Amino acid sequence: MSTRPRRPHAAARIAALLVAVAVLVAPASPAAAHNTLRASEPAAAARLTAPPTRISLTFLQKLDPAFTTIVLSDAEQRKVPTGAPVVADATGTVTIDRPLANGAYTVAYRVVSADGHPVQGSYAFTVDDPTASPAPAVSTPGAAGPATSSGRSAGAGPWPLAAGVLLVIVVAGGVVLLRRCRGTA
Ligand SMILES: [Cu+2]
Repeated sequence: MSTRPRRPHAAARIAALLVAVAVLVAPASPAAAHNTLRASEPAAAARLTAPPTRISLTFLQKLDPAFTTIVLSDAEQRKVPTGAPVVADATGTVTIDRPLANGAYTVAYRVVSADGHPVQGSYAFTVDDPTASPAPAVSTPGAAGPATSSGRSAGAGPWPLAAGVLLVIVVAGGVVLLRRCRGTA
């Protein structure tokens, strides 16, 4: 005859296990439920000695081509002409129509998570080609309106905070369960 653990203890063990898993997983991926930019080319804050011909963003989760936006802007927040995003699995790529002049650029993106929630963010890089001639006055009549304000917020947003709050609640719940178990046994 085996002595079966009393039910409250089994429940408490499961709760403790869940807490342990939450503690182990949470710091590594604070927003695991949402899509996150994993890598980019050019890299964030890169200083390039040759203008890039494309921008390639790799995310944590598979992208939906219908909901993938990648916008390149120059230092004056003017939109730089690019091709439409080409999506392959978790990577979205746009080609840059013409060579970029030296200067600062911003890549803004908006994609969706596996749960359908949108995720947006941006990062900057600089083109500093020592062989480049002085930047030509590029202007696209009509097409170059003022850049939209979308994608200027940080990529993370309030989610790390929400994940932290959730973690605290889960841990507190586990502790309460364990206490209750010891109290009633
Ligand atoms: Cu979500």
